[in-house]
Amino acid sequence: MEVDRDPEMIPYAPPRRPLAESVARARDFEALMAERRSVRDFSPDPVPRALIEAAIRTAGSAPSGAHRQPWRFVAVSDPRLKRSIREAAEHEERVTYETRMSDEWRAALRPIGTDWRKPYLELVPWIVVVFEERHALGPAGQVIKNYYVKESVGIACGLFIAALHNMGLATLTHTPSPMGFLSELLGRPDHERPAILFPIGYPAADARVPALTRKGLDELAIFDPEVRP
Ligand code: IYR
Repeated sequence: MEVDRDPEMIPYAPPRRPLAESVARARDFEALMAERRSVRDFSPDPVPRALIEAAIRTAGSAPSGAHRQPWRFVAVSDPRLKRSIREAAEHEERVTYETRMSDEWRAALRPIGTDWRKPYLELVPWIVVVFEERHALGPAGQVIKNYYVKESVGIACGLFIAALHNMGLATLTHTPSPMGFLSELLGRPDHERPAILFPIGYPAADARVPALTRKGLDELAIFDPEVRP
């Protein structure tokens, strides 16, 4: 029988920042994040494991449905494993680009300049693959439901990207499709599904990125829409 108990509550009292400080922090953080770009030209320079650990801990601070934290981060630095990931990803991507993609999709990617080749998967010091836990497993192997798994993992990945950028590291949200090979290569169980693969490193000194623009506030936001009551 379930017994209803009050949840344990603890105080939460972060100091209220003076308005000028909020404005300055908003401006600084906006400027920092505006400099972020998805990078495909990486430097092979090593990145200390402690930085990857810090980014994963930051990602783990994300809110999640019923606080189930339905994510696992698998970090790979072993060159042989990175090579296997590259080979399997390129195999799937080649089939995708050559036969699975619609003409409309191929056209949408033209400004980004991508193709099936993913040399950076072997070159980067780290690959982190984020898995979503479709459900959890209890001590006796019973299925424990998770909630809003995709939303939760998406938010965690956003924080992960921001944490890496804040350290001066570059990454890319890579979603080779289908991604099943990652479960096998990384030895993850059936109740976990690969969500996003992040190659991580410093950008190459001569890195180039597509010339893209971002939506401005007038396109991003609607404040107080005029709607009939
Ligand atoms: N997964 C492929 C294709 C691709 C798809 C989208 I949507 C992109 O924004 C970029 C690439 C690849 O990584 O090349």
